[in-house]
Amino acid sequence: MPSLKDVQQFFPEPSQNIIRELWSVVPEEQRRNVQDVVANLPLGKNPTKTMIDLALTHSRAVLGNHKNVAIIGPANVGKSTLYNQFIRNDQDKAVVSPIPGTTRVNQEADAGIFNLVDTPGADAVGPVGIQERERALEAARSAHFLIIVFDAIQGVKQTEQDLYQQMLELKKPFVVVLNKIDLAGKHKDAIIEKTALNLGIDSYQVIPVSALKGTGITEITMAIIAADPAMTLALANAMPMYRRNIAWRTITTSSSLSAAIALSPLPVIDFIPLIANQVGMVMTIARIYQYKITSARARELIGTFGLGMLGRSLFQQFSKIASVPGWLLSSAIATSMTVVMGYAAIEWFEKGERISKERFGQLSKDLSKMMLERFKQVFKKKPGKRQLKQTVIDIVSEESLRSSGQDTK
Ligand SMILES: Nc1nc2c(ncn2[C@@H]2O[C@H](COP(=O)(O)OP(=O)(O)OP(=O)(O)O)[C@@H](O)[C@H]2O)c(=O)[nH]1
Ligand SMILES: [Mg+2]
Repeated sequence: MPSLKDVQQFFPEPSQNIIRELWSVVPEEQRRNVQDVVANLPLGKNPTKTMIDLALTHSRAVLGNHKNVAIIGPANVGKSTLYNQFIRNDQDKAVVSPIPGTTRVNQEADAGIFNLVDTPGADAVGPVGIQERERALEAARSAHFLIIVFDAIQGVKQTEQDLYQQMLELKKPFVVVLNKIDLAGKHKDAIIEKTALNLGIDSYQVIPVSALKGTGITEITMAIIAADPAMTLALANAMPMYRRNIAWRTITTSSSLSAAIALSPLPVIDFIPLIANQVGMVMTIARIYQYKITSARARELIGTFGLGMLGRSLFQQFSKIASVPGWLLSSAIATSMTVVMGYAAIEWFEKGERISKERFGQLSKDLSKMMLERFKQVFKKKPGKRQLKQTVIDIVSEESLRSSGQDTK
């Protein structure tokens, strides 16, 4: 059975040290949970990237840790205004003004969810400017996560592109925010597209925001979670009203992982890594709702739905009626069962309601059917894991918004 050490060896040396350090401060009872999840990873057989993702997603979520998030961008784009949106304590609020160069030194405050750092413009020139720029870069270097802000009206030109490149070189998780979108009017979509083009990213990766009006703040929060699952718990605790959304994010990531696991060339679905993934997911969801459960308890909960049997039976039923490749069927079923398992976990931890085995089976069947149709439309040939994961994330996100009954907007 693999141990945490076996997982560690797949990371570059500096990360191994971080994992060792993190591990040394984890309380004994929590260690067992993580070890249990890790022990179910089939690393011996096939140490794929998927397995590493799985370990990272869930063990970091279980461990949790506090993050420094830095807001970086050119002068006057609205960094301090955005910062103030996250800060609850009035005394910590940053000074805002229409004059570029208002913020001269880094300012840091607890945003409840993370430590947030506001920085001076990182594009400043002249003797004072260089100092300010250096301060901003220093904050970026010591941050765990970057919110890179540009101005919808100023646009992204050479200076902004250079700054963006510099940020990329830091190799940190980040989001790109396009602020002052309220001023864009009917040109909004075109401006977003142009920004994405100039930065060499897709337009869905640009988050339109009005820091002034407070729109798009949820999207930033959600993007931070999507980019870094370790944030999940901290966020859920800080913002109870978003728990359901956050739980759905976890389900989305986990189900895309399930899809990728099921893509492996096996005659039938290999349930062991799937169950390991689901155990991790259920534990994460439990913690989002502030329950602490052991992996044994999570497995028990999953066990009550008889997923192994259900998966095999769905596989047989569908292969009779639809002539589709095995990988497509496996992935559709694995994704669906993971989504339904996540849904069942939310119902349980949020409302204390247990869904019946029959309903679980029916939901899995309906969802598998839908997934199958969508997969058939999208994939004319077998996709790579990355592409499959992205497709699943897209489909499940649509579904989760509908079923969670609340829009993130
Ligand atoms: N219309 C509009 N104005 C905004 C928005 N965000 C900020 N502003 C305005 O833009 C100006 C600059 O805002 P700041 O938050 O001080 O910008 P900054 O990036 O911190 O600027 P420096 O500290 O000088 O680098 C102020 O006049 C804000 O009111 C927004 O979303 N929409
Ligand atoms: Mg400022």
